[in-house]
Amino acid sequence: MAKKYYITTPIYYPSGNWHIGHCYTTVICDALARFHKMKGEEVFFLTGTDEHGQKVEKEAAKRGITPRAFIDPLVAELKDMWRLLDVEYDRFLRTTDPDHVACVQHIYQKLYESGDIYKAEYEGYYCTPCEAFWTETQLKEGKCPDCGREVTLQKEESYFFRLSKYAPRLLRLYEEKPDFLRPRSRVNEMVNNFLKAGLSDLSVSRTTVKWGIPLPFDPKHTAYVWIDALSNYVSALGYGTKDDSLYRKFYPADLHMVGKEIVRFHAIIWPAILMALGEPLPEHIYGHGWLLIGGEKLSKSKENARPELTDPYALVKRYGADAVRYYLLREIPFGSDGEYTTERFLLRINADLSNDLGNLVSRTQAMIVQNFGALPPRGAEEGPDGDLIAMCEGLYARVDAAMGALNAPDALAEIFAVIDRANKYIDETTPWLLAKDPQKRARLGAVLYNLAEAVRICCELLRPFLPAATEKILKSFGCTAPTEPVFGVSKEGTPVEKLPPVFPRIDVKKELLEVEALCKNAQKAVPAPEKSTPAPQNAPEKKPEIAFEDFQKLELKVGEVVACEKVKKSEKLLHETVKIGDALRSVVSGIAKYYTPEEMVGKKVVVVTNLKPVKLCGVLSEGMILCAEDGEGNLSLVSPERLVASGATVR
Ligand code: ME8
Repeated sequence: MAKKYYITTPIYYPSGNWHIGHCYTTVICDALARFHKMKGEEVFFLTGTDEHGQKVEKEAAKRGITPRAFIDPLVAELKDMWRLLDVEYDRFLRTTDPDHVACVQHIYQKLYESGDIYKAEYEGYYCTPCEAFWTETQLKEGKCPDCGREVTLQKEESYFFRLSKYAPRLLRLYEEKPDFLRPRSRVNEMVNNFLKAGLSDLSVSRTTVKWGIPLPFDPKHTAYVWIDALSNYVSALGYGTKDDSLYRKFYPADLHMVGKEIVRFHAIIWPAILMALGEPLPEHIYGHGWLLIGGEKLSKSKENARPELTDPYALVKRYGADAVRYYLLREIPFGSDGEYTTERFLLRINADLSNDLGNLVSRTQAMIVQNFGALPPRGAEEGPDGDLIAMCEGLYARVDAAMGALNAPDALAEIFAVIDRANKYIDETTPWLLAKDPQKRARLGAVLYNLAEAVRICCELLRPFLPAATEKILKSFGCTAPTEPVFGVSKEGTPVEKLPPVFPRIDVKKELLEVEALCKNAQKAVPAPEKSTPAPQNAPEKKPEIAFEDFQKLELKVGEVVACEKVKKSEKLLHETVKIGDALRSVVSGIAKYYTPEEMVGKKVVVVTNLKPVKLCGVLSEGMILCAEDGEGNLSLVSPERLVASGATVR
């Protein structure tokens, strides 16, 4: 039977203003889930939204709408963000889902009946943004110790959970299972700051918050948001319902991945609740660090999350999901905080993805296509082959060990060490020289086979991190389904295709200037008018925004018109023969009113070369010549400003 793997992210507050820090937890979990799936394990990956509580109630009231009407679009946005980032979860749980509500009520009922929940009066300092109660001694200079904001003294009738009763068992847990919570520094914090200081019972119901789950034994009370939220880890699997087959299959969780500020809830309250319910504890909890800007946590409420710099939608649109995923998984030392800057982001993408991986892939493909057309046979080993092959052979085990330690940056470093080795191997074996000597064809084949295998193995192991790019690269090496990351399994004759750059190189200086300009413009921008103003008459229609990948689908080349004639039976059309590199193309364009055939000959033009060919007035057109149109409908050819050879790429 396949091993199971149950992994969870925290459930997100539906607050909007998503920033790249929010993506961190979920992207790591997605890479881990994909890695375990790749290992053949049966994976359940859970994420979702934490929708109840005073904050949502207040925001909705401010807008004069229901909490549900306030939340729904934000949840849709979050789901959209995960889709954009290629996050593949098995369930997206909303705490407003009826099965979750029923499960929370079941948990409260059970704890009430066992005597672990009792009624008393509560007095405490409440921080609304953090949804947390604090005692007077916990406050920092009279403010919330987590976020530093104002707290309000609240007194109300409340049900309490006997958390204090579980302190000794929790202490024992941390002694007996040192890796229950990781990294180690967080254990010290929990044990020394909380457990050894003694735990107070926890207030777990509110009468002042209406937007919450009513307690089954006293419906004027609603469930405390943290108990409601933590219960998602079992409600998602049908705990306490007639059909709890998923719960029995996947629970206990193998990993609850959370940000360090919410470790206390997961590492003390959640295990105590499970102990009280008589249910098994999760295997591991990991408290990761934060993405910082200027040394401070990147946070929507602190307003250091600038949309132009940190909005995941903008970043994915500009650089692609894989680039964002790669940055998060590689750059932040796991378990610690990491400073986020656009420059570091761009440099990392350029160095690793465009240069190291991109060059290896394109050089290997180009040489195979040029010299063999398909994968050459594996030859006898010589020179540096053994070293490259040995590195490839041991790679899976090294990546597996790093991922077992939840260390995605180390796993990626192992893969990129092989990519580096393979690039060095190209310099050592000089295949471009081998290609000049017909006597060395077999050796050339062997070198290229070894390179193709190195690319394949690295890309197979990169799949969980860069799902879109690796799929493209592997397909171009003829791998339409996952292959074993073992050296030598590829067959001679497997088709190989030359891809355009998967990660086009970014001009970092220019890009930084552009991003800076975007920030300045956004600062200057006046708020949008309430009602949309009608577009001025004759204004050109504004087309919808497209992603960079959409633009990349176009193939634009410089061509030289070598012959041109009027198309018979047409007033508008000219038929050009355009030389693009060494090839000639027949192109028909509607420019007869603006250029004579004689004027056209010798002109350098820009041609869209991957348009589907069509026949216009019976003449084949295999492309389109680009023209600029002035306001009156007159056309002018677009030509390169300096002398460039025909066949040059326009981008
Ligand atoms: O805490 N760097 O939800 P949330 C890294 N609803 N991670 C960050 C970050 C940053 N700058 N900013 C946010 C909640 N995160 C509760 C959880 S679970 C039963 C209830 C991470 O929307 C944060 O650490 O405030 C957390 O892991 C996730 O985003 C959701 O945070």
